[in-house]
Amino acid sequence: MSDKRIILHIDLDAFFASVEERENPELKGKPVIVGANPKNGQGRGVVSTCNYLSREFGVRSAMPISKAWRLCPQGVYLRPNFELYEKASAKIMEILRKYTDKFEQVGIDEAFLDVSDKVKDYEDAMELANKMKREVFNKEKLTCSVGIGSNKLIAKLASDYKKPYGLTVVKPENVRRFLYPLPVRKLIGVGPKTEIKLKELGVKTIGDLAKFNKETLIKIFGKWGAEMHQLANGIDNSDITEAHEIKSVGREVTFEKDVDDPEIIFSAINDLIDEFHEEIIGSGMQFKTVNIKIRYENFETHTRAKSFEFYSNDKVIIKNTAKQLAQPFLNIGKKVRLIGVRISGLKFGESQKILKDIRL
Ligand code: TTP
Ligand code: MG
Repeated sequence: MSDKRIILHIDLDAFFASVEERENPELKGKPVIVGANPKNGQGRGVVSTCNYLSREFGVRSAMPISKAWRLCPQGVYLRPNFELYEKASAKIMEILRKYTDKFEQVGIDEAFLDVSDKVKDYEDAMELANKMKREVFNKEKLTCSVGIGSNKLIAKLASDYKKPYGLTVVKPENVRRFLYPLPVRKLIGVGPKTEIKLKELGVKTIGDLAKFNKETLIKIFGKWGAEMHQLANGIDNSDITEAHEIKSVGREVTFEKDVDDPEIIFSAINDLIDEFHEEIIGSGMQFKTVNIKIRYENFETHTRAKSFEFYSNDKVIIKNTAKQLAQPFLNIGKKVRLIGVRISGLKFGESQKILKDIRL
């Protein structure tokens, strides 16, 4: 089934920085870095994004702003203006949405379109993609890159392949050639921890992972091991669903052996959160609620949640809350089979009231 679909993934180029350049033409030709205040190199916080010129100096998203300053002191440093980006995003999404009713916005600057019913073949899809790129540029003066493939996984990796203003098509017969040389880190869900564990197994590229024994991966990573193996083989049957249907984000793990040591459970909680937190930051997501799920050896399952008055994207808040919620379920003489952490009550890409000072 999946081979028959034609999916487009659109991702705006250096989104926050490009919007700033559009609003202020004096920025053209200068390295532009959007993020925390660098305070002459003494600032705390991170880079949200930067234009392609500053990337030549080595500046990257999520890098400490102090490091960005060291690499590129001549850059123009701007605080994020989320309201402006939200407006630009809404206009672009409105343009893209007209191309198909199977549309899914992901975060502030990305969308998937299922155009299977709109085009005859991949050549036709390329023509459509070029038309979309031109329309976005003509109307909004912003550039985007597009990837085309038979599922969301391939389309997303393809849009990232050539940037800015790129168009990459990966036909079903070329999936392996395209995927195999890419680093495993490119697979959605493979965060720094998984990357390290995979490296220990000698798995560096998606090709290494695709060829790796699936049962071994399941032993090490549980259900996620099987999912990862499938992704590495270019299989992704997930549908295009409207973004507002994304109600929560999280991860769970089944222990290889049932566990009663709270230290091990807390450490697993930390790892799960480290993995999915990147997704939160990458898509400009914020949450109000932290949820946990705990399953004992006898399959008895409990869930607990805690909601805050504010939105946040802070990893420490998720970690502390998840542990606080899990605590009463530990040390009661029952072994734990599975632990899960999830955030819900989501919103996307608005002003970040980061709750740095709240440590639970
Ligand atoms: P991305 O699409 O990941 O990055 P980008 O659009 O800036 O650059 P690229 O050309 O490589 O696509 O993210 C979209 C926006 O989300 C980005 O402009 C700023 C914000 N963002 C953060 O605030 N922090 C982050 O760590 C990342 C990755 C993005
Ligand atoms: Mg982008």
